[in-house]
Amino acid sequence: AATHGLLYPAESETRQIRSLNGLWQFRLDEEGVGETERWFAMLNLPQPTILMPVPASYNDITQNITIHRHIGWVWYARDFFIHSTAPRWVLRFQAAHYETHVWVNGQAAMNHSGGHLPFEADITSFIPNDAKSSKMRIVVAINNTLTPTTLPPGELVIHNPTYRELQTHFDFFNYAGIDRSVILYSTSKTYIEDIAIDTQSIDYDSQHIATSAVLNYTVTIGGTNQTDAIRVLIQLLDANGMIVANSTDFQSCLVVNKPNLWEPCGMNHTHLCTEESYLYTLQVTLYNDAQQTDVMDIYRIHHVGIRTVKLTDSKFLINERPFYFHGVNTLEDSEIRGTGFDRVIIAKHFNLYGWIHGNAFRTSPHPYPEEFYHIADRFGIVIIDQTAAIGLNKPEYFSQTTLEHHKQITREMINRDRNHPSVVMWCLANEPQCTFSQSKSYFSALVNFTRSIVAGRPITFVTNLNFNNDQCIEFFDVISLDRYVAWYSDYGRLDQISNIISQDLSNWRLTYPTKPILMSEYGADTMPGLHNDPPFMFTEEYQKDFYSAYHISFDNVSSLTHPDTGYFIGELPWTMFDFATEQSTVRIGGLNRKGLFTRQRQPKAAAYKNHSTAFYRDQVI
Ligand code: GCB
Repeated sequence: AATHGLLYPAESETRQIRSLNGLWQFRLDEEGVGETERWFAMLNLPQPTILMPVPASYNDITQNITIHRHIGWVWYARDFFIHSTAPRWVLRFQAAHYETHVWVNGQAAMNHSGGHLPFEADITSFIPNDAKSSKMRIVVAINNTLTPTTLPPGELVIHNPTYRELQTHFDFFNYAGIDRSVILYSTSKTYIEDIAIDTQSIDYDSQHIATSAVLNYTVTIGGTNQTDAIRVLIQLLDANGMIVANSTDFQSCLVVNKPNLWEPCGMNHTHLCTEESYLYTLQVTLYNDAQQTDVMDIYRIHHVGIRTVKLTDSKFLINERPFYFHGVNTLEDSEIRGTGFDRVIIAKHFNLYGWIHGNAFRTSPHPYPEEFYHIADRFGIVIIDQTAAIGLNKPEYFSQTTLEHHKQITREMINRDRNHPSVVMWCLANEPQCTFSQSKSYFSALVNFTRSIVAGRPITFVTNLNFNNDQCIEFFDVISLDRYVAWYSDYGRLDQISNIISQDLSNWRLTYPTKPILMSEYGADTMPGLHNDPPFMFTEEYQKDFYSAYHISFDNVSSLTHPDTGYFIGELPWTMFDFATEQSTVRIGGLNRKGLFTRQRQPKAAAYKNHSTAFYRDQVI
């Protein structure tokens, strides 16, 4: 059985890492017969096969439209060798979309349901006990069909034998396949299974200089029930490698004197979004003996940041100071790769983030690769971490089965991401239809569950409903609004935006006076190179003026520029880059064109000016 990935695979004195990325054998299984015909036990997948890069979505790699829009099972396979004598080997998928079955040497190794989150299994018992042959074979079957109980949900409509359609309620292409890395890593027999660490509190002097901080941590051990003789050493190292706190308890707290705080970039904080934020390293060493001479396992978390997150009625406080979310949401999407993981794309993303001075983003429409969070930790970019629950639009989708699955993906996301200082808020869903009684009890249960597994960070969800018909916001800490005034309504009426948005914000505030408000999406499709004066929809001029008009409303109620009366805590335009969708009359060339940048990562006019004046006043360089 698969366990959801806990610790990010990292090399150490006791751990080796092998990448299984590369070109794999691949084929479609249009009849869905692979499992009954036992393709997993064959020397090769039945012909015709093609070579498929891993990681990548398979959809746009070939010229074949059948592969592009395939719905159903596909198969991947590759051989490899294990030479090492390490006592334990784990096979880990950083993600695959959606339902995944994995066989190793012909035997079932793990199944996993849900995209965009890691899963892994101990495969030591599959390694042949044969000194002459260490050949291994992995076969993977993946199905991208969405159903009323998957997240996101969907429905398969079979119009005729050659025309199958997946009906969904979201606005991105349902890219599929092994879209993140496949990794093999070794550990000792008894090993560090999990580490949780978070800042409990920070003390300050009268100049707001931090004088001390308390960090809570828990270390979990795997591979044994006999923990009596096992010892642990916890050491917190500063950026120069000096030990600043240590402990020999599996669960306790660390006190750091004169801590260097992790600070978000930009605004009234200490550094620019291209400069590094302060990070400590937590080093955990496991010993087999009370004398601490026999080292079994070592694991280091290099991204420990000391910071607190708190909410007031009207402010989002990081390290007790108001934080204003000021960035652009994005999607995990690029040409040819689809949702496929690619460090080139990630590096470009963060360079452009520095270029627009973005200090925050929401991982819409699903959790991003862990490498995103590592870079965000380093540069002080703040993340609202969102599950893949988008398109919960029908009463029947709010079922007990979906709720249990929603809890599973929420737990997996939190377990994966809770140690990142950049993650300051959990977002449990994107625009659910919260007007049904089913949706209300569903979200009440989900939020209770989430609060029971993690504390210390606010929880939100994104709504496109109105203050008087949303049934669910009461369970959440922050109101996150998606608004498309002068785009999906009031076509061309840039002049109406400020009034409508100001009224809208004020209505929400009067109804929920204790919850800060964030604009989690607002944007206009824009064709680069299309111009018109006066500004018309789809022109670069329109996108620019569209943002300026929203920013007038935001600045009037910003908690940063109006510390006493403001309640508005941030702006996240939709979206950073143009991205692929299903083909339709509103998506020219199959792309949502709301990017401030094209899909090739080149700026449109609005990219030069996407900030509210609240930002420019504090942070012009
Ligand atoms: C939304 C959705 C987002 C879409 C966007 C749009 O409200 O949250 O996934 O892409 O609108 O551009 O239509």
